[in-house]
Amino acid sequence: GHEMTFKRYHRYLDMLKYLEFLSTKYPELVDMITIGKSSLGLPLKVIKISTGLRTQKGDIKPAVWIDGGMHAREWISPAVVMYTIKQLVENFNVNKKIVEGADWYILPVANPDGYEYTHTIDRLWRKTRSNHESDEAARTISSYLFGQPCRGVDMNRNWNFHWGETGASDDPCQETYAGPRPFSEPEARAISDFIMDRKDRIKLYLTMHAYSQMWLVPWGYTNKKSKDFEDLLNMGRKAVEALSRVSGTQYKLGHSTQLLYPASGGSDDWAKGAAGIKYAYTVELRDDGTYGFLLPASEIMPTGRETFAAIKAIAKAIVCKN
Ligand code: 0X9
Ligand code: ZN
Repeated sequence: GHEMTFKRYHRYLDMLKYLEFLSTKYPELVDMITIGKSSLGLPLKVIKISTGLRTQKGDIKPAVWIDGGMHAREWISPAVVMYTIKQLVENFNVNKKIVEGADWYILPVANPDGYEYTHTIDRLWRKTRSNHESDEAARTISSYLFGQPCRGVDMNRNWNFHWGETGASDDPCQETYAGPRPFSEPEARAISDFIMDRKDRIKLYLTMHAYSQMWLVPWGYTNKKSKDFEDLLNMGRKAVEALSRVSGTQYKLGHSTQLLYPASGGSDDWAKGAAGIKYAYTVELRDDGTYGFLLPASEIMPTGRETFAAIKAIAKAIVCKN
């Protein structure tokens, strides 16, 4: 089928089919870029939405990056990212300003191995599905005790910025295993290479997670605030205010370590600290804990609508200044 319903959660290949359909139907606007492969060989596909590299004045346009699905069980994340793609492409006229104002690079499922695993074997799986058993650094007592190697790395502890310092485990059997080394995961490595190649153009980095309804400002690895923390807070405020105007959903906005916990090796910190993207945020989507990761599919549409309003507001403020 060449349509995307938001009445249910979709399998990875169904999402890719919809993206391919968009690139066929809107060849002037949409490009598909394979940026790498997962550990188990699934393609990592970024959709590029662009009306051209330059503005009418001839300047190089800024770019926006959005990813979802880094944590396998957080199903609302890929769903909301797909909703965002649909709005930008199929509702172009309504969203003209932000689509024409920037190039959009969007990766709906950063961890497809894990995502598929939650659809088939273990609904609450969080990590990737890599196997680092043969890796010296991954051999720990508990991985022996379990009888078979513990698979997977927490992809949001694997980034090469203050890697492994805090809130991350060196035990392959733990949920927050940081990996045997930074960027041990091909998925994180592929994203970082892609972003690094475009780091001067990317002005906004958003990574969608769940749950708890928070708009998190770096740093996530330390209690210290970045020197431009207030700028990020002010932009974040535009996002959460626009979000709550849609149907009243309240998001907390604030310093990541303060609202959650310190955890290093996250993609938001890497985007800000290593790639130099000033506006980098982790968004924790619905809900507040009522259903948690098992958010009913009936909430995809309302979550998509309000989150897109937030994305639209913050993108407009950051990339459509002129
Ligand atoms: O712990 C995480 O990776 C994120 N929360 S989640 O419940 N989706 O797992 C928060 C990450 C915040 N950013 C950093 N700590 N860098
Ligand atoms: Zn997450």
